[in-house]
Amino acid sequence: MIIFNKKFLVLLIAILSLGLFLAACGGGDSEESTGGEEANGGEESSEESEGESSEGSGEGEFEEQEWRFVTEELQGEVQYEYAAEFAKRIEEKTNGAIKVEALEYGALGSEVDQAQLLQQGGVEMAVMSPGFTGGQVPDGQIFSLHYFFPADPAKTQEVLTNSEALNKDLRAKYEEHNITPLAFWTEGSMAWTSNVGIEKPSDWEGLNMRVQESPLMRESYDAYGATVQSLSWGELYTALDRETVDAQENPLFFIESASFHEVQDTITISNHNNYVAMTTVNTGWYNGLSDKEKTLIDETVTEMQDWVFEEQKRQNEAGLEAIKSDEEYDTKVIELTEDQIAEFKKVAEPVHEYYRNEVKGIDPELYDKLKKEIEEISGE
Ligand code: 6CS
Repeated sequence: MIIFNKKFLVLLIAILSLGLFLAACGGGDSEESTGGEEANGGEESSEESEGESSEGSGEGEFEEQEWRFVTEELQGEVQYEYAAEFAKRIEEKTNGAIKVEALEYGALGSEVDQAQLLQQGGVEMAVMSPGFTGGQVPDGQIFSLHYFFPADPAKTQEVLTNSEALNKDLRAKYEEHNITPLAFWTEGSMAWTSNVGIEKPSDWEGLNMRVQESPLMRESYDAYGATVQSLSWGELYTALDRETVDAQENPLFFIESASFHEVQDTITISNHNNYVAMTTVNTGWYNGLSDKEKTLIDETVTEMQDWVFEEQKRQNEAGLEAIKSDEEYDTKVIELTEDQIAEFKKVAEPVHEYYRNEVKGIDPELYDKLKKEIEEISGE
């Protein structure tokens, strides 16, 4: 029997909406398309940029236009609230000339569909998790290494904001695929949920772990003895409920708002990784904007690094509180000790070297540069 719960309906609506949307925009390469085809190297024909990226009509003014900003989360969650705050700031700064429509998960399909839409120019902007394009941009998989970035979200945010390896070198790699990441930011430390209560690496043996589309995530969990399955988060509640998947990782606010704790008995505070999201724009579209428009976007994105850090912190604290005080669903919260974390590190750290030396398409220099930047910030 099919269980029509909230998550299932979100997925169904997503699939139907995507079909309608793709039919309407002709797969993204119609004249209405904003950014040209994938991997156009950021070049855009003069026809495409005409009328979309001209200078404002006067000093300090902007031409009227509308940008679509798709996110992988629902209203109230960090990514959506980021897009809504960005929209508010842009409208204020342009006296309403530029309107930004924040779109929640489900409006345009799954996370993978959304990434493709951005690449094709079906939307101008997206909050994107690197895990969904790991097959296309292998270097973006660096965010799925365990115990690589600092455990402290504030330090990770500092790395994400200031790293040249990410904001210059990795950005260039995404741009080969018509995705320009303008900023990287954390949605908080991820925790593991399961019914077994994960406390040591061997607890993973025989578990089927849900992952995003990043091949490296398989390696990270393989090392602990788990199998993996990639799924959109819209399918995850049902998969956990039916036990076709046994475990998943996410920041605490997301575990609570997606109700994963309702169908999992335990949460392990593992500090194994921070969730990273990127503010992205379609490269062809962005390159076709005027300098004034680019500066408007860049400055707003920069300002919002502190805003989003505070937002995720607030939401993660509230999420943990809500899980702990939930009287209907009792969830055991396990906090790993330093000794337990050391056991996980012993297994996870060889995957760092494997990633650097063995994974196809990886740039070892980018890895080395980022590692050095992380060491400088974490003071190790
Ligand atoms: O687990 C996921 O796939 C989802 N998690 C978060 C925190 N944001 C969106 C993403 O798709």
